[in-house]
Amino acid sequence: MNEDNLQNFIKAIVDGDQALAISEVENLLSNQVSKQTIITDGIEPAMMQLDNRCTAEHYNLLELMLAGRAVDAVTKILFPDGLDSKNTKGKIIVASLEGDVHDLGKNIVKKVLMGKGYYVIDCGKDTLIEKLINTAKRENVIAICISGLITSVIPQVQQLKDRLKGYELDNIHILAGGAALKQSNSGDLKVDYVGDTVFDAVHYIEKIAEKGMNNE
Ligand code: B12
Repeated sequence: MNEDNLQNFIKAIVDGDQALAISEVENLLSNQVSKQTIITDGIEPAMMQLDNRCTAEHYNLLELMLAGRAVDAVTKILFPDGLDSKNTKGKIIVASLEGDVHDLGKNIVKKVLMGKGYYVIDCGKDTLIEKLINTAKRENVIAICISGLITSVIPQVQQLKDRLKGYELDNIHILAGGAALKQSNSGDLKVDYVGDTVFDAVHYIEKIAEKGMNNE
């Protein structure tokens, strides 16, 4: 892998230069750099460089929005639309919870799982927990992936398993990830699994889906 190319890609995202980010990602793909590397060693560290742009002292909404737009465009190149029709390996909900408008990570989780053959129901960002429960009641989902970027969502995450239990849906696996949740453990969050990156989510879900198929 060409480390310079990756650094150019990171810089294009940090600068919010969408056109350059697209040409850099195309360059990485043509150099056989994997999508996993592009996400974990490219997109994630790029956005981490903007970490302090969300703080009161250094707040810069424009920079964040431009970088977010570049990430969205890159995600579309990595995972083009149209992968979503016949995904049959199991249904999965993805969402960010009420009060959390961050959705770049959630969208990547959605696309990667779709690419792996799962049918993903995107409940969106800033989502009421009731919407997740109603969707879980209606659809035969095997897992719910919560992407949590701000710590204020933690109490909602902690009640999800019990709320599902009220409808005898506690067999649904709850996965948590994103900056605010990956620092906790599954016991504290009362979920089944906490993952660092989207690929941890994929490994966990592949295991439970396989188990489910063996039990059929
Ligand atoms: C970009 C950004 C924004 C953008 C979001 C744009 C968008 N469409 O998402 C905007 C400008 C809207 C924004 C707003 C705010 N933000 Co902000 N934001 C960020 C920033 C810089 C990057 C987040 C990001 O997109 N990363 C890139 C993606 C790809 O990474 P990711 O989400 O982590 O996802 C990856 C993995 O975590 C994993 N993953 C994600 N979900 C899941 C789920 C599962 C189950 C698994 C296993 C894995 C997994 O897979 C992904 C790919 O590998 C973070 C900094 C940080 N440290 O995260 C702050 C940050 C999250 N924001 C923060 C804050 C404070 C805010 C604001 C309150 C600022 C303000 N004063 O208004 C508002 C909150 C608005 C709200 N109510 O939600 C804080 C949160 C602090 C806290 N502890 O609660 C952070 C941590 C910055 C900081 N250090 O202060 N923000």
